[in-house]
This record gives sequence, structure tokens and C-alpha cells, in this order.
Amino acid sequence: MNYNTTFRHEHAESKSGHKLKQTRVDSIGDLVIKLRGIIKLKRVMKHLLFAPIIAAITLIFIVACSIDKSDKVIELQMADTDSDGYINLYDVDDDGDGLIEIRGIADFNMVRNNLDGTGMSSTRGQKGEIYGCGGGITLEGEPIDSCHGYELVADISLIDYAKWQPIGSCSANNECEDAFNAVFEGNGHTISDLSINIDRVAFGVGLFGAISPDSELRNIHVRNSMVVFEPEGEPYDVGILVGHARGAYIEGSSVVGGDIYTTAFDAGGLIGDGEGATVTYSYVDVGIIKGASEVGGLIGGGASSNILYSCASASIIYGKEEVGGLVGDGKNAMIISSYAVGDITKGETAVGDLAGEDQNINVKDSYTMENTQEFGCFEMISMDNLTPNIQLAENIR
Ligand SMILES: [Ca+2]
Ligand SMILES: [Ca+2]
Ligand SMILES: [Ca+2]
Repeated sequence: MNYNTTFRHEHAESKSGHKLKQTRVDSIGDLVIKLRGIIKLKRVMKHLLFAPIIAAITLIFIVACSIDKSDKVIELQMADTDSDGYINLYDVDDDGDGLIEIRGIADFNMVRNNLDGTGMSSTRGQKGEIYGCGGGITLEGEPIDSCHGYELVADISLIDYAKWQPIGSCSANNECEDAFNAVFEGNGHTISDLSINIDRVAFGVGLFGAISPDSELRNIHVRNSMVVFEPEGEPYDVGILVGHARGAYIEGSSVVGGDIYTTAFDAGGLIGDGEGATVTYSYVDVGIIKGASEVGGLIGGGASSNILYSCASASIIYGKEEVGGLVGDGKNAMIISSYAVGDITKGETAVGDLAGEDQNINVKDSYTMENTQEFGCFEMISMDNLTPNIQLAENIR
């Protein structure tokens, strides 16, 4: 019997006038229940009374925090961090290092509009905003554009770009006048959910389609990618980070999680065609890399490339000719302290666990591992954990 039914019971009895006292005295249990009910009600009332006070305090706290935060944002925007005369709000290079800050996907998508990295442009081929690209002021009062690239200051997800268009391109095989021609510093940030699906013949497909011999990609970490590029005809140069990167410099970058399905020549987890490129402290850890020929875990076409302190792991790499765990075409390449830990490399001719084509290759302190399940590339590089089941690369070919 709860408080209300007890009350109704007593009220009904009092009308007849004779059982009221007996009911109150006899039912000590009811009394206890009634008291509990009153206490419970008081507690509820107490909570109801305090609820608006708690809500008000919470609101004041949230408002105070947001005022504090927006104050800080405004303060930062109004500051001139690099003392170049442009407050950060208008300065495209706040810290004055010559690299334009990329704060999100909208900024990143604009990189394709100024491939020389001299300004931030929303229109293709235009220089765009150059204020604060810190080289001082010309006699005419114009800022001297001394920016020479971009830098990530946040992680980026490409989840809303179902078909990413690569940044920079070649018009034909090895004719790459529209290549990215600047520095891109990732600052260790990730670019995730890359999805490429191109059904026409192209020459340079990846997050970056093509980069010039003078360009540099540094400390960029690509995660969770799917690259499908299987057009009719004879396409070339597919890599998850960059398709065409002849003679370029790539440092401290990685590709983890992803597959490549292509009918293109020169397909690699990091770089498609990296002839003469230099790759240092970089690694790939992906699933399937399927290409036509010159297919490699790190670089597909890697003739005369320099690969240092790098590693590739893929569950299966296959193509027709020149298929390698680290590099497909490795002729005249220099490979130092680098590893391939792929499970399977498959092809018809020139297939190798480290390099497919290895004519005149120069390999030093480089290895392949049979057991990929125990160690990924990252562990290999970071721990330098060389176990007995590692075989010297020279012995494998
Ligand atoms: Ca400034
Ligand atoms: Ca900067
Ligand atoms: Ca500046």
C-alpha cells in the first residue's frame, strides 16, 4: 500500500466515524510506509528545487568556457604570430615557415589550384591569397610570395569524397607538366578514407596524382584507402600516396590499410612510378596490390631510386612482370636498411621478395621476413627487431 492508497483508506473510514483511530493505531506498518512516502516526496521536491539551480550553474559554466574559448580564438586570430605585419586572420602562413597552413578538407582540396604552393587559391591556375607568405613587401607595396608549399595542421578525412580526384597529373606517360611542384609537410597528421575510382586512362593516380622532381612529401600518414583504376587501354603510375613521383623526395610517410586494384603499369603501395626518387623512413602496410607490371609493396617502378630505412608489408602483391615485396623494378636502385615483410608476391617473370627486377641493384642491410603476422613494418623500423627468421636479401634472390 502506498502513501496515496493509505490516505484514501483513512479518509473513507473517517466518514463512518468509528474505525479511524483503530486504523491509525493498528497499522504501524502503514505509518512507516506513509513516513517513507513523505520522505521520498521531500527528496523528490528537494531534487526538483535543486534541478534549476544545477542547470543554471551548468549553463553559466558552459557559457563561461565558450566565452573563454572564443576569446582565445579571437585573440589568436588577431595576433601576428610571425610578426610579418599580417594578423593570423589574413595570414595564409601564420608561423612564417613558407608553408601555407591546411586546416581541413576544404583547404586541402584547394592545393590542386596552386600546384607551386605559392598561395591559397579557390580557382584553378590562380595564385590566390598570398598575404603573409612572409618575404616582405615589394616597392609597389605587394607582398613577395615566398611560400613554397603547404603544411597540415589537422587530421583530414576524405570520407565525403567518394571519388577523390588526385592532386597534380600527367597528360601522357611521363609528361607531367601539371605535377604538384612544392613541399607538402604533413606534420605527422593523417589523411584517412581515401577512395579513388577512375574509369578512364590516366597517368598518375593516388592521393597525389603526380609530383615533380623538385617536390617533397614529408610526414604524411595515409590511412584506410581503396584505389580502383582499371580502365580500358594502357594506364600508368598508381600509388596510394602518389602515382608519379620521378626524382621526388619522400620522407617519414606511411600508408596503412588499403588495397590497389589496377590494370596500370607501375603500381606501388606508396608510389607508382618512383624512378630516381628518394624515399626515407617510410612504410606501407596494406592488403592487396594488384597491377599490370612493375608492381611493388613500396614502389612499383623504382629504377635508380634510393630507398632508405623503409619497409613494405602487403598480404599479396601481384602482376605479370617485375613484382617485388619492396620494389617492382629495382634496377640500379640503392636499398639501405629497408625491409619487405609481404606474405606473397606473384608474377610470371622477375619476381622477388624484396625486388622484382634487380639488375645492378645495390642492397645493404636490407631484409625480408617470412612471418608477417608477428611484426609489421612499423615495428620493424621502430624496434629494429631483427629475429632469426630474417634472411639477408642477397640470399633470397
Ligand atoms: Ca603574420
Ligand atoms: Ca606555415
Ligand atoms: Ca606569415
